[in-house]
Amino acid sequence: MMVIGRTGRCCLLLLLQLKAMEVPINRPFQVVRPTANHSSMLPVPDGLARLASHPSSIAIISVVGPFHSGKSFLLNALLGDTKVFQIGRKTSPETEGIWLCRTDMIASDGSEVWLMDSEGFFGPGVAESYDAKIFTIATLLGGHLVYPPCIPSRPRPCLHVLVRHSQP
Ligand SMILES: Nc1nc2c(ncn2[C@@H]2O[C@H](COP(=O)(O)OP(=O)(O)OP(=O)(O)O)[C@@H](O)[C@H]2O)c(=O)[nH]1
Ligand SMILES: [Mg+2]
Repeated sequence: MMVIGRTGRCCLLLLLQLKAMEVPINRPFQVVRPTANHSSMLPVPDGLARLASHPSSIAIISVVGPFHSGKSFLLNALLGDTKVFQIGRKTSPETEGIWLCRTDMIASDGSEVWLMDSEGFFGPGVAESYDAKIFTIATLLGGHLVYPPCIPSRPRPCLHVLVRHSQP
């Protein structure tokens, strides 16, 4: 029988702790959530801790756009798995705040590709200034920003409104 010494036990414990902290692949987690009235945003400490603990470089692809326009659907299509991001079954907004998902895709510079899903713009009762915050975070964090084609009733010029609100 192999006997593990005190140092070995400490190393084993450390390895187990590191394993427990490892960000799982294809399991989205929230990093920012809205306040109850969607006037502002709050950090999600657990999600931000996961992000901070990740040791390697990350390239983020973020998707923004009106609510119920297929953002989460598109991200699932990129992953080839319809069950990773939550898809809206009703016409009401589904995704809230900002979510990140580690993937097994690797960018050309060796960074891990992570996907960012975001709360849709123009949700009922949500101020344009709130949408602008989502837009700003997604734009600043994303190496690439994807804005799927707008539905006809919300033409592309709506982006102008968000850009205007995003300015200090
Ligand atoms: N067949 C098909 N259905 C789609 C496509 N894109 C979106 N849908 C459907 O449209 C609905 C809304 O899609 P979501 O991906 O949840 O839209 P979202 O923009 O993430 O919505 P929110 O999270 O509410 O902002 C779902 O019922 C999807 O199945 C598409 O390209 N093809
Ligand atoms: Mg969604």
